[in-house]
Amino acid sequence: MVKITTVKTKPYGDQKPGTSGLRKRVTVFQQNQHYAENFIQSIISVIDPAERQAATLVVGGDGRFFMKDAIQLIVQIAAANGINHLVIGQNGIMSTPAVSCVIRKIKAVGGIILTASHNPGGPNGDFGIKYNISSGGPAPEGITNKIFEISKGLQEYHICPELKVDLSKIGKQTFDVETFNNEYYPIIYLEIVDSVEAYAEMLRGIFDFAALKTLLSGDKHINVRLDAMHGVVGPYVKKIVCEELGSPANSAVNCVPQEDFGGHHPDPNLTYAADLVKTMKEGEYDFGAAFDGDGDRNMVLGKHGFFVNPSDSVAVIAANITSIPYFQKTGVKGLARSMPTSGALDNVAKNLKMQLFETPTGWKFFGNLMDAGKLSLCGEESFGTGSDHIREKDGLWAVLAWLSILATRKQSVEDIMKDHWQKFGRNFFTRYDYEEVDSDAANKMIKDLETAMFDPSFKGKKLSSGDKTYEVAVADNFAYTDPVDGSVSKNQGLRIIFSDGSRIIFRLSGTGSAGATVRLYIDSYEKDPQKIYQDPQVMLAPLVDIALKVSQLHERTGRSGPTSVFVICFFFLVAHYNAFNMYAFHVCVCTPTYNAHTYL
Ligand code: G16
Repeated sequence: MVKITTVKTKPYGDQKPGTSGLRKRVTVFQQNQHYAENFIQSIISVIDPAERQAATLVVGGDGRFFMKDAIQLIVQIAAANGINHLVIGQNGIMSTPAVSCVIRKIKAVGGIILTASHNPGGPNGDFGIKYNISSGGPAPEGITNKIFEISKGLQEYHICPELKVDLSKIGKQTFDVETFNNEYYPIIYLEIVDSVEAYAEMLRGIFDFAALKTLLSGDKHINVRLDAMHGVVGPYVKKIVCEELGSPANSAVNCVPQEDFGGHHPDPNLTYAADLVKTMKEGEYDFGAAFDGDGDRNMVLGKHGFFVNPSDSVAVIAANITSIPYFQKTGVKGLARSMPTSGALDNVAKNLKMQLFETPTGWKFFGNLMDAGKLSLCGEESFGTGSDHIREKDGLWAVLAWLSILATRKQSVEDIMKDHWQKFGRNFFTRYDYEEVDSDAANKMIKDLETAMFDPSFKGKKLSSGDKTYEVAVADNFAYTDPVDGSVSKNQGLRIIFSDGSRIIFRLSGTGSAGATVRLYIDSYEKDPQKIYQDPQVMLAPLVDIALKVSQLHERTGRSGPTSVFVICFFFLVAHYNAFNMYAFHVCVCTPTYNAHTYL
């Protein structure tokens, strides 16, 4: 019989979930007394007490440092609060898309995911706790606000400190729990499940595995290279792509999840997946992909490292959607992208006469549209692609979607992309990140820019760089009214939209763990077939220049410029030296701690 203890605590004021859960440094969770316990109690408190006894909660994470400790706390606090049934991935491992899949499959009340996504791990890295609801998707703002309100007033939490679950053994473990508050929670069932199986089973029903097997291991197979970046997706890639679809063992690398992701940043972009980019450039592999820590993000590369911009990736999948059997069955109900994502998907939607939704950043905004049967396929510039098969973005799903297209079209990634641009035109797109800048300075910059943009004279203004001039057509702070429940989300990013459709967007990230991260996005459409192969840096340089001038971003944040350690950015800085000073150039090459990324 395990006892329930009520522990006195003091509330913290900073437990507001961001774009995707609460993300902080590990040290914040470890060193502040009851910090993790408070937040877990606040999550459990939003589950109606009347529902708890019949409810099942799914728990899993990306394997990062502190995950196993947090899972024990979740089990202990859930049990003390009357949640009788928990389903947990073996060794705590379960990718974010797999948690979403399992919640839906077993009709759980929700799930708790232990991840800080693509942020680094280890004792000095980041940790995160995220609550997903019964649809399988991240809790919407109404619920995250409630969690935050509870956390701000929390005076005590309930816990069964003696309850210890063995995470390694697949099967059921049961515990008797004492009576609490005159209620009786007799037995707690803890079920440790295979981390991959339910998810693999779901994918078998979505894709044509026989066709994928021929593509990956038939007589004329292609060679693929998948980099799990020591995150959670490794066991999924091994089981599904190697064992089941027959891709050779050397096609999957970094497949053992590690608490510190091997000391690397588990972020699938050109900077942090540099090893994959290098290998792909050598030309041995036809298709490459990398995943983030929790397996919901993906980056797709073609032979010789041909980079598929995530905004283009979802557009290509939309344009070739009949290559995926799932959509042949369900039809295509609608498409969606987050506001800063390039308009590449809009061009497909227009051409194929599909409805398109533009939502704020955050996968949670797609959920309502999917539940209402309005949305089938969506994507974000932040390397997220997915569909209504679950309610999270799904890295491995996106890779199998691309492989299905390759199997159908029998073309290279590069040729598919180029054909796409010929048909639909090309959106040149880039994003600059300024991480860990001073929060006050970042907030003030955004506020002052907004004031300037809201001046009546701003609309119609002509902004120039070199021989290019753009006329401001729209200047606003993006607000979204959910078409399903009418809820309104304001202040989702400053947009300057020009008369030719080009866009400059500024917003503060909601996923950083320290200071503020300013994101600058540039999107520019070109339909002239003669121009679509031009150097993206050249195409976007005038808009970058205008964005920096109009916002005074560098001056206001004390940063010297977008800095990066990867080659594309390096060439960019050399080619556009005038936009940056020599100091910025040195910082770029020498100081990788300034993590400004350029995705082109
Ligand atoms: C989360 C969200 C995404 C969002 C991304 C970046 O992804 O699920 O929808 O695009 O954060 O958000 P921000 O620009 O606010 O940092 P993940 O993979 O980090 O969970």
